[in-house]
Amino acid sequence: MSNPAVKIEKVETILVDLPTIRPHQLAMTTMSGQTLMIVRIRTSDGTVGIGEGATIGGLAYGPESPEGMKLAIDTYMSPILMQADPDRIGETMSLIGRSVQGNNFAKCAIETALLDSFGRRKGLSISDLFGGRQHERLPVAWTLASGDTGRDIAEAEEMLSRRRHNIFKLKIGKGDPKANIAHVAAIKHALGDKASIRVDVNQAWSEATASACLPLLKDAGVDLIEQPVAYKNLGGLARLARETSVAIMADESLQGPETAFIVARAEAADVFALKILQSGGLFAAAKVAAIAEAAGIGLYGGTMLEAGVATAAAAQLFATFPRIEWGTELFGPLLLTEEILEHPLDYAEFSLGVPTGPGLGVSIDESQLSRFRRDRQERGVHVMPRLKTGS
Ligand code: MUC
Ligand code: MG
Repeated sequence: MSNPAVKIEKVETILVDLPTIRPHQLAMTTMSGQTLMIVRIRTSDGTVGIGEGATIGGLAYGPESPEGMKLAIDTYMSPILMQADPDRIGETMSLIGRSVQGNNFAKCAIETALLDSFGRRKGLSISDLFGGRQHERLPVAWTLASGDTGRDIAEAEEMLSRRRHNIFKLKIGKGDPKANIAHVAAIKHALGDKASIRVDVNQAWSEATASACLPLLKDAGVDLIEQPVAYKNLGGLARLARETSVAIMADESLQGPETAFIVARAEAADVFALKILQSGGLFAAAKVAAIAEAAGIGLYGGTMLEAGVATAAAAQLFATFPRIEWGTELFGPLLLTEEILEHPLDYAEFSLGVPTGPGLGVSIDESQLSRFRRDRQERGVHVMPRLKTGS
């Protein structure tokens, strides 16, 4: 290993519990709050790089949780980082990869903090480190998931009139599929051509149910159908993609470059939901995007409902792609009642402005972090009851 000019002095992980603006109902859970795992890496030159990991409903979405990320970083990644050269991000992530299998979300949070730190040191944005941005703004979808059709329509109308979103993703897959279809059809009927309507089933349907529902979703006017069946059922996903003329998008099936290659080879998707956390970091996500491009698969910028830090990281990367034809859903911070950035991200004209400035181009509001960090009780502050998630 090199003898680094700058050394890592401290790796800190903090759990932050924030309420959502309304219940967010998905096939597998209903969220009333979001937990962020914030990581800060301090180097000997005084730079602090930040990263973030978040999941959906704790362990309801997949095998990683914010608490698990904290443990993986504190126990297994931090000792490696303390010996690493922070200017050699690729080498550092390879060293971590040799000792830590899986844990893509935790790895992404660490890699983000290293990229932020390096960018700040060099005076370059993360987009610059990935070849420079090709877009200053990215289209942003909103997810309608209040659990109530009328409330979803009112929410969409408000977003349209404020020119904040005109792409809507509907979370379905909970309860009776026929009721799901009626819900989607009612929303599309109310909004008409003013909006693009997409659905995310979050793996909830069997292949037979999906096969019966896909033509009905097409008739209802849906533009994109995300992960209708289980992530491992690539044969089923491929058959459904062949059966329907509506674009099929893989999300949970994509767990980094190796799985992206398998999904592409199986012809199981027309579109990839590209997520930096699920891919295992920004470099891995860039590889997933390259596989999509090589295979003629469309790109969509996905989210794990992260707050401002990881949303900025994803935007920095997505802005470097020549084409992101299905837009993005980088709306995570807008689902939370509280802002954790010093300066909120810029959402306007149906799009997100990619932050400028070195590194991520964002910084944390320290008073908000102190207010919402989970360990504040130990720090002598009154603690609110833990936010619940569940069905
Ligand atoms: C997912 O499965 O895509 C993205 C938007 C949303 O509401 O949930 C996420 C997760
Ligand atoms: Mg999804």
